[in-house]
Amino acid sequence: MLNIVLFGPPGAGKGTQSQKLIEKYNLIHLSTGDLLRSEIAAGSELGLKAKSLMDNGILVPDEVVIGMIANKVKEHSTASGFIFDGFPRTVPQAQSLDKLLQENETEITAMLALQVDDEELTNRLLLRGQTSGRPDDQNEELIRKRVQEYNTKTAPVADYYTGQGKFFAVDGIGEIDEIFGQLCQHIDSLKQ
Ligand code: B4P
Repeated sequence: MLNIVLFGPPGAGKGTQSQKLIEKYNLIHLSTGDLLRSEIAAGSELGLKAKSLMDNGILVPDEVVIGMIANKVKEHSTASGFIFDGFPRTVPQAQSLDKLLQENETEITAMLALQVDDEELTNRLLLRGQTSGRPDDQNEELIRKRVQEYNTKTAPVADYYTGQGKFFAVDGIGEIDEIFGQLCQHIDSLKQ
């Protein structure tokens, strides 16, 4: 199985690149952001709780996202692999994911981390906010809050995978297809 964690700050291009990677490598895309937005759209109890946190740029509690991912991994137990997009976002989430994959007799192959500076992230998210209708893309202060959450809670996840020898950095600035090419090069070298 090929199990990739696509990592990076908000607006780094995780969702964008995931769409291309799942097509090329026939993987299942698991985006916790998308799963949470579906819960909000469905008006579920979970969605109602998540909405107030997400609209304020704050991470949703670990147990909520871990539960969602566990259900999805079980649902796709015969898949040839997964792209985890926006998950894990904390070290406890990474530990739970390891345990979950172990139970399914598999493991994370690699973390590919998109590197993008704060100014570029802010510009991308404000631009997307003009058309996406996403409340968390609407103003600079909120975007700053999300980047701050990333720096304090999410960035340590990179050290977690570095410790396992699975961390690979990729330049996330440039043409989308060029970045995709670099991600593919890494994946192809891992598959050999
Ligand atoms: P996410 O949905 O994961 O949102 P995101 O970090 O903004 O990344 P996204 O994938 O959407 O953006 P992308 O970089 O592709 O999370 C939203 C919220 O949900 C979080 O703040 C949190 O509250 C909650 N949440 C989600 N997962 C959680 C978890 N595990 N634990 C706790 N809480 C969780 O793209 C951004 C923009 O850049 C796009 O407009 C795109 O077109 C553009 N772009 C992409 N690549 C580009 C390039 N190379 N050049 C120029 N523009 C580019």
